[in-house]
Amino acid sequence: MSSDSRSLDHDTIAAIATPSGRGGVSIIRVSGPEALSIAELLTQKTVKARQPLLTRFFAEDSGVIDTGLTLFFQRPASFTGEDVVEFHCHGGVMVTNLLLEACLALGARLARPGEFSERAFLNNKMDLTQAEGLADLIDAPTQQAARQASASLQGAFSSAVNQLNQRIIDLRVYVEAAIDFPEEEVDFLSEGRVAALLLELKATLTTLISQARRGALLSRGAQIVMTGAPNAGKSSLMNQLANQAVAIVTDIPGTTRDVIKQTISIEGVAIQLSDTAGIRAATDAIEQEGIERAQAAVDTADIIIEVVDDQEPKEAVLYSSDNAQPLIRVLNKVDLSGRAPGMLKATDQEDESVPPSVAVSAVTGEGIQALEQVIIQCLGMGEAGTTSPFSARERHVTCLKRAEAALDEASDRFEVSQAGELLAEDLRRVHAELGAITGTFGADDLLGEIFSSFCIGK
Ligand SMILES: Nc1nc2c(ncn2[C@@H]2O[C@H](COP(=O)(O)OP(=O)(O)OP(=O)(O)O)[C@@H](O)[C@H]2O)c(=O)[nH]1
Ligand SMILES: [Mg+2]
Repeated sequence: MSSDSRSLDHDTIAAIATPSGRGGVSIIRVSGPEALSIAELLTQKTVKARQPLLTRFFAEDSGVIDTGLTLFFQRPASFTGEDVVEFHCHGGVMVTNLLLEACLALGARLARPGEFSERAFLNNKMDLTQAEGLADLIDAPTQQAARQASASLQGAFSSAVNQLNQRIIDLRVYVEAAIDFPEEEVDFLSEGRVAALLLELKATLTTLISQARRGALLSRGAQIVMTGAPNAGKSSLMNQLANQAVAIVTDIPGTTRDVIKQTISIEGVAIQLSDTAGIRAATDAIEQEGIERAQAAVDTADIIIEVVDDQEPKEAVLYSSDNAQPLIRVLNKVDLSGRAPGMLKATDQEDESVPPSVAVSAVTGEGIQALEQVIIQCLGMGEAGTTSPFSARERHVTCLKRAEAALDEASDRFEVSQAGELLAEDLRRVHAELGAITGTFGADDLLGEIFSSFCIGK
């Protein structure tokens, strides 16, 4: 979405900005050209910008709805960039609704979800990643996710993208200049500088992708699915990791039928654990359905934990997945098998294709800490400094990957052709893919940039 392609509605919107229910204070927010006149009609007072006004709020029939604060933020110095008024009333459901109705009666219309933020974006108060950071901050599942969303809201992600974009623009300007002055083109392009810059861009983009991927994982929470043979101890492990008896445990194979989900937090990372039906040739229709559900959960997981009873380890891989998710093998019931709990040493593992294996007891809790460490490492959050400095979304990862593909293509074609025109066109695509992240890409951006730095003007 570009800021040029969406036009602003010029009507005035209103909504209750606080959660519905009982509380100390509720806030009704009004934005648009009529906001001030609505405030003055509702309060029957003159309302001045940025001066809190303690006043009564009047209904259409002149009855007093409540007494509270009115705050006026004059455009453009407001959240949306339009005139914004906030009415702070007592936090009752009825009084809040009455006040909202009074605003609607005075000419506002009910805002759509996210419409205040949309107006802020369209008025260039924030870019898309900031608007998304704002939504992610509100929905943050853990403290760490909240901190990263807050960084995105403050522009940490957009500034990383913008810095990269600026470097691409600089390179385009350089290449386009070479095209405009063909007699110098050979010198411009053949001195190896372009190839070196392309390499640097690629390295920055790769870092940004892995940061965004971790940021996205942290914002939405990781999906981990436990699978394995009946009675291996999947439900027991779920209960141990969740620290509560979420799933039914019995010694009857085939106890778990449905997929049972529980959200846990390991080192600030939100994880949705799914316990599934043990996989075997099903004995009845319910179990068969459970096994199909287990398979569906496996297909969408970020990580698969395969639980094996260490007393009778089975070689066969019990799950099948189209995606190549990381796999962790858990050797369970070490209290019975006698194996030392914890991460298996590399020498104990036959070769590198064997997934990381952790020996635990889901009953005594031995080895569980080691398992949590392996999970965090598999999510790419292991070593210090590997947490993302900002929150992100899958959309951003997709855009960044598209930009990376376009950049690879640009580099490959340039290596063969050494043609400035082709490179300029390919770089334009990289730029557009990145521009889609912040929502600020427009064709005029680049023209302005070229003219301002090159004074071609003739
Ligand atoms: N001693 C011991 N017993 C365990 C351990 N983990 C599970 N069990 C026992 O093994 C039996 C099966 O455990 P569950 O957790 O129900 O196994 P499951 O993999 O969920 O089985 P299904 O739901 O049937 O697929 C129960 O009797 C558990 O108490 C363990 O680490 N040590
Ligand atoms: Mg079970």
